[in-house]
Amino acid sequence: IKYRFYQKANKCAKEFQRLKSEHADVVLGEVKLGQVLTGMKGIPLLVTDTSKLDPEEGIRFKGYSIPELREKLPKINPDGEPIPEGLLYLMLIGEIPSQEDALNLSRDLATRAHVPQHTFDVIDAMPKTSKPMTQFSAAILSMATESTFQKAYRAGVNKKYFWDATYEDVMNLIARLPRIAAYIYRRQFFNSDHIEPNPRLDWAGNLAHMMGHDSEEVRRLFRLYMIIHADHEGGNVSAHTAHLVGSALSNPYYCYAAAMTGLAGPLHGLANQDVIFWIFEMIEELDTDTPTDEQVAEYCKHTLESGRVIPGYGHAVLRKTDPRFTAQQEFANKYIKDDKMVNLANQLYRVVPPILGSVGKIKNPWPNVDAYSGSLLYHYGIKEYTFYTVMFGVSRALGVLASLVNDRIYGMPIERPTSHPLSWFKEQAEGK
Ligand code: FCX
Repeated sequence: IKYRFYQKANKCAKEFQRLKSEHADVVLGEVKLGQVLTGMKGIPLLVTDTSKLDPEEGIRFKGYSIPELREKLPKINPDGEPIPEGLLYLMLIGEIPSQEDALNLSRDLATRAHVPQHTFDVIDAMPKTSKPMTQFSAAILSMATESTFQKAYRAGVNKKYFWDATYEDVMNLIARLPRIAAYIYRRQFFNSDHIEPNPRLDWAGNLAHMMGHDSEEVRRLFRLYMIIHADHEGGNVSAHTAHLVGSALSNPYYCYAAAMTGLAGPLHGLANQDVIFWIFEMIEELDTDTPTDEQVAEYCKHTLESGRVIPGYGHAVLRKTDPRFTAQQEFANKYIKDDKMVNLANQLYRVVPPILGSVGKIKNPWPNVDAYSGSLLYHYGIKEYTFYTVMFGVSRALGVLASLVNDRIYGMPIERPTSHPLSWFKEQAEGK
């Protein structure tokens, strides 16, 4: 797999270097002050090959939409969900893998999944009051002791081979994340009654197993979950953070720990917990778990009036219902009959968009991925919602770290945009 990656990515690396030397003066567009002051939206600044986000249609991974991936990627059971290893292969190599290729990658990950003891010690040393995402980031950082890249750099390896050591770190890190996540989960919520990994299971199935939610249906949900959260082009906070930190040639463990501290923010990955927290607040305030649409609408307005966001709704790029939301809704329609949390997620989809749309300033009133994921997990008995962002973090490694290997093989330079004091922007807008 590494050799196949090299053959494909090396061609792109040559293209990257050629464009850099031959077309450096090409103008890509203009930058408006409004874009600078609203989070740099819409400025084409990053090269990311793993996936591309269309505002109307949603995410495509190497050109494939989520429905296409669900149909074409290799599955363990023909009527189930594809295994995320197939998506990792696609993002690295650019082709839909055969069943054998996907299973080979799955086995490769299983052989790399050994977590060093000191990482468990680091987790155990933290108070149980520390948030699961704090433990997760610290655990990832603690594995930097294992970095092949760091050792290669110190040994003076030529920079044209940096990608090789990065690839090793990236695959090791991806392989270990399910074990680390499950360890945090069982420590926090099951009194450290840990469950050993089963190396015969696939990457996502093994996470379900180690968390103690081992039914075939949960494994299917986890496979879907890990696919839809895997990547969302390069500008989102977690992906951009890993890329930025990586541009200083920090090792992949540093890069991904940093990315996870960004994912832990409420406007990004933490929203998947906040949705459930907010729904429970609503249930408590309305004193019913089967509210009418009018009651839900009142509660939404109350949230907005108190200067808070409605979690799970809105997006920096998307302008339609997120296809990751739709994929989860389809899963629920297939497997779940009449569940209160799932019904509430469906009801919110009916009630929230017109309210957000009527505010005026909100560019996207539609749901994102986080509006549904918690309700599904809750239905299957994974009720510990302060853990949910860790699951997002396990998945996001697939795309973000595949991109990091690309960054290294392309020979991407250190990232260093220009900043100015506010007075400079004022001068540009209004003169002295
Ligand atoms: N509820 C209330 N207000 C919202 C809102 C929501 N769901 N979505 C956007 N707004 C507000 C913004 O806060 C902003 O207000 P301001 O002008 O007073 O600062 C205004 O509408 C314009 O924002 P907009 O340009 O539409 O959106 P942004 O790119 O600034 O922000 C996020 C995008 C996703 C951060 C925003 O929609 C939000 O806060 N949503 C709720 C949190 C959430 O679900 N995050 C997860 C997103 C995603 F899926 C992920 O990255 O994981």
